[in-house]
Amino acid sequence: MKIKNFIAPDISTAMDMVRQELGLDAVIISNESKNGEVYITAAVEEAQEISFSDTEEEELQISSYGETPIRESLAYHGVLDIISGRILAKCRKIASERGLQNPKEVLERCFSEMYRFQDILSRQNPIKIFMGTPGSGKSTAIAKTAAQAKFKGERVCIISTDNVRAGANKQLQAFAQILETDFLFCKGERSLYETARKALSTYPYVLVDTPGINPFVKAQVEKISPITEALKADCILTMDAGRNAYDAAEAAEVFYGLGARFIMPTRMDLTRRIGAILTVADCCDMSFCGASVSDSIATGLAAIDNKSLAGLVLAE
Ligand SMILES: Nc1nc2c(ncn2[C@@H]2O[C@H](COP(=O)(O)OP(=O)(O)O)[C@@H](O)[C@H]2O)c(=O)[nH]1
Ligand SMILES: [Mg+2]
Repeated sequence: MKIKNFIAPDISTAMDMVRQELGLDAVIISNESKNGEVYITAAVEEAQEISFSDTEEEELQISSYGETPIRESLAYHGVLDIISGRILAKCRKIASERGLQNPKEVLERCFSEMYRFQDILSRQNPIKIFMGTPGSGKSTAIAKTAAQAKFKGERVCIISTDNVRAGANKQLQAFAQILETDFLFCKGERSLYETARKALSTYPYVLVDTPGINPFVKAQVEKISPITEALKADCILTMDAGRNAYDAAEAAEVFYGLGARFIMPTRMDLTRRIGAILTVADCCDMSFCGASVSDSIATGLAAIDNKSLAGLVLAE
């Protein structure tokens, strides 16, 4: 309750002063005339004293499991507000339903419900098409996947459809040679379809590289659709983890339209804020399938799961 005294030459001036200072909800507690002046005492309920039982209950739950570190970390990482709101609502529900207190435990559970994680070398679909913007790390991710397969004793075949960037194939071919992996180049969907089909009879995995495109240029997007239409494949979007969440989400939507259902964050070693990838995976319903955390092929891919994501978000 806020209480205030007012002195004015007449009652109507005094009432104007009350309304101006305390608002229309003010209540007159006392009203007195002395020496030709009006003395008024008025009061108003302060906003925080207004009791909304649901809000109070929610606040209590927030404080009991310590939502603040999660809220602050999501803001630091630049997660889009709408996704942050979803994460926080889910965390609140998990904390109250399971009686959890520890923010990291709550966030880990939240991420396990919100996101899907899959091993890139799961056998669900033997053909993997890598797509993304130029320089997003497609060829590096393919070489790393091939290295990981080799480590597991599995043979892979790499097919490049990237005839745009000078030297792009040479680099990937050099990696393939080091990894003793077969490297093929295809021009046109018909040739791609036949080469991939033939390769599948020999190799458990076929990794397809595509030209990097600007998702905001229609003509470039149209270059990729014949590739994804020619093959029944898992389409993986390689995305620089350090992009801002707005651009990342807009770009990812275009790649989703091209068939991307998996996201492989790249340049994680150069990134402090992972709001973009948290936003994209939720907005575009994409599964995580490993992450690139260095430019070294030998390092391979880092596994990514609900615990590592929660750890990254809450890291000091
Ligand atoms: N530091 C770092 N560099 C990376 C990573 N992934 C790719 N790169 C580098 O980024 C550049 C572009 O990668 P590249 O695979 O050629 O991209 P593409 O155009 O999408 O095929 C190369 O210099 C890579 O060595 C990563 O996870 N960390
Ligand atoms: Mg490339």
